[in-house]
Amino acid sequence: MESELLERFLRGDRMALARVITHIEDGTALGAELYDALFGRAGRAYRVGITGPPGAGKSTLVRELAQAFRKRGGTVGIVAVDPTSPITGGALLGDRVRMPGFVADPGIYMRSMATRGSLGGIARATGEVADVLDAFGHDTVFVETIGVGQIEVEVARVCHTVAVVLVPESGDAIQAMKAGLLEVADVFVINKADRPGADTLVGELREALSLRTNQGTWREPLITTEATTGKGVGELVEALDAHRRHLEGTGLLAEHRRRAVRDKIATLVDESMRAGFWKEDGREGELDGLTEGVLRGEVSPRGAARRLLTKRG
Ligand SMILES: Nc1nc2c(ncn2[C@@H]2O[C@H](COP(=O)(O)OP(=O)(O)OP(=O)(O)O)[C@@H](O)[C@H]2O)c(=O)[nH]1
Ligand SMILES: [Mg+2]
Repeated sequence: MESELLERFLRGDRMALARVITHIEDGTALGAELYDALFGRAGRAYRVGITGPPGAGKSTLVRELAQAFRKRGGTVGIVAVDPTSPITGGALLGDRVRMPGFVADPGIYMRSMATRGSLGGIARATGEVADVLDAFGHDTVFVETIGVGQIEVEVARVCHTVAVVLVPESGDAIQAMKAGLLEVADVFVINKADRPGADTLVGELREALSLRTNQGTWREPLITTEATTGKGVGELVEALDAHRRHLEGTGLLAEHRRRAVRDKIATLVDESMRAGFWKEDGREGELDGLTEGVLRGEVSPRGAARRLLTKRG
């Protein structure tokens, strides 16, 4: 193991942090070793997920929030993922261009994830990078992602508070509900309040929320913002603080970490078993053969699965 890299990381060297993240992103063996070595240091940061449709103003909001949190003295780590532009690396350039001046503040570390690979792989790497930013000692970690399936579930898993950002342009609240965004939200942000339709969206969202049956003790606040001018960002910070206090007061903050660790272990076992299963005993080839068998009507899909699962000596 490259202990020199680890030492530099532990000394607070941002170049070392960048290299560790790259290894984790690439899924290298060293990345896994480094992650394991650092994991014990994570668990101190307050983690906030910012998720929503493309172009909703997430990065602009994160920049405003990061500055607000910096004013209170803490350091901020940011990881941003844009899984919609895997080839062009749009997120990489886009977010760097849109977040100028960030690197000038040594108290803010910002990283855009390269978005090659499967959604599951991106989700895994994002969660691990959040842990690494936490282990580095950042007081607050923001995770910016586009709300799509596996990624938002992972964001909810690794973040204490999830803010779902919606905009008048992104369609109605029902769309958001279908996309599963309502389930992961602790706070709703209606951004681009300067655009027409913002009030309608707030109304629709209130209605959609009132129809839900599984109401907990926390009522998700709806915050209206204009990220480009910073309007409403103060209220958003207050809403995040309130949710954090709620988690602390109910013991959910400590519970969050326990659940995250448990899920992490289970996921690693799942992944390893799955990978091992297909590699063993030529099962991948057998799958091809069984596929043909199903197509010829010789065996049902379930029958084929049963054959694959049957232990053989
Ligand atoms: N009018 C208006 N424009 C905004 C507001 N917030 C952000 N924008 C603009 O919307 C565009 C997208 O903003 P980003 O912050 O990059 O949005 P994003 O959600 O991070 O985008 P992706 O990461 O590409 O999904 C930029 O041109 C912003 O200047 C707002 O409150 N009002
Ligand atoms: Mg962005």
